Amino acid sequence: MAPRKLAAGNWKMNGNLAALDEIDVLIAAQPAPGCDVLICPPAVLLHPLKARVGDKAIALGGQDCHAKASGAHTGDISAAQLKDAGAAFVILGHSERRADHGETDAVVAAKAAAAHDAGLTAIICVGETEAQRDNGQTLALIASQLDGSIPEGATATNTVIAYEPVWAIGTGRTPTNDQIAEVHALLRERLGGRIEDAAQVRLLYGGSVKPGNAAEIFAIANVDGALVGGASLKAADFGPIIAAL
Ligand code: G2H
Repeated sequence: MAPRKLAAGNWKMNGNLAALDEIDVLIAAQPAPGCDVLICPPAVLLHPLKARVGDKAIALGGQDCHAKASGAHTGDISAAQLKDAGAAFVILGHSERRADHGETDAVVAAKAAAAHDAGLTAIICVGETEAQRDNGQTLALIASQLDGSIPEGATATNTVIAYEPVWAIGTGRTPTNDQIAEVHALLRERLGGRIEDAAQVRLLYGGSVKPGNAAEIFAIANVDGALVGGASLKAADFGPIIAAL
């Protein structure tokens, strides 16, 4: 059986309390059976968003967590704190965190282990830069990132992988269908060596997913959904993407 489809919205450092009105529209438009919807707002909005969503079928997630469970780490948030605020998922190793905060594969793996310990599902991001693609390094780079970023104990339940080419993020550019299929096939095959139920791991594509290209991307082999940035901020955009799952 194929994994359940997932449309995950990554609000990044956007949104405020007023933006939560968008959620009411999404709550009214329930996803199809077999499909899940996730919103990852800035951490300060998790708790009020949880109150807004209630027991409706929209999951919440954080955008990062610390590798430690607690302690003297000013400005950081633990996985358990995300869970306490209503999160079930956490995005880890997004290229913006790898670039802005120097996060290595080892750091991402440690954070993912902490997320698992707290009962969160880790969405682990991998992706090549444009220079790496131009130099023919994409598959080797993705394999290396995947190997280094997945902790021991990863399963199809506690781990989701998002392929996000850095050059496609927020640019309006996307890889060809064949390029996406090639990377997702690699991810599926490589996970087989690490995770017993690798066929059930959800593999998301991320990078300039819009209402106009979502259905085509979701039809690609081994694509089980999307991690959506800019187009997740407005229900008028995210709604059609959810409907395309
Ligand atoms: C990639 C994506 C969300 P966008 O970062 O993770 O952003 O859809 O805006 O390219």
